[in-house]
Amino acid sequence: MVTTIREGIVFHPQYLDAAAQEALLRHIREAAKAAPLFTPEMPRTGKPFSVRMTNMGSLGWVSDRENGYRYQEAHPVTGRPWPPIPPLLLDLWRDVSGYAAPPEACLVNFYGSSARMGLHQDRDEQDLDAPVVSVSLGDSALFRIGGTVRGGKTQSLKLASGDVLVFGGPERLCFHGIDRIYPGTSTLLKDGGRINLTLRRVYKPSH
Ligand code: MD6
Ligand code: FE
Repeated sequence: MVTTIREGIVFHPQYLDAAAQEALLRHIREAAKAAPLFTPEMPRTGKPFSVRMTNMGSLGWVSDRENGYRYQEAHPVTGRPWPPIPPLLLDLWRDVSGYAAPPEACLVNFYGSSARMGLHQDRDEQDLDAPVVSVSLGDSALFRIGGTVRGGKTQSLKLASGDVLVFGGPERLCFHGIDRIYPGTSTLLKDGGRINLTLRRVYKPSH
């Protein structure tokens, strides 16, 4: 049952069945061998994120103290290109994004049981007409969405393994974050934790 949370923010609970989640996880494991998880840092302060990340696609999102948030073609540690986005995710994007051009980046976030993600906007993309499409795997998480200015009212949504959230339209620049992980709520990841994938269009298709 698909539900619209706000205009342009559409929730597809259990979009991926157990077999599709396993298949996707195998792709992510392969990708993480070629492009190991790294720990991003906050711009300027260098404070490490509690999540570890990698990417798939022609571009990947990275952040460090010196150069801040950005997309780049190479892994920040290995210097190699990112592995490709698996076909299963390109199909998913085509099905739910409502956007003609394919995603260029798939950010992979790994959360241990105590990791979180502070309220933020996704605004490092040039093409803000494309939505961000998020896929959750593993333990459930409490996702919080506010408005386009900091400090307003927020609403919360539990994201479980296999859930897909499309984040676009007038609310594309809403603040959002992950308040907490619920350990032991999924058996997909043997050691627990959560993986979140976000598919992104970075440049306008004409680029
Ligand atoms: C997460 N998600 O679910 C973090 N960003 O772990 C995001 O930051 C996010 O779910 C943009 C659009 C959808 C998202
Ligand atoms: Fe985000």
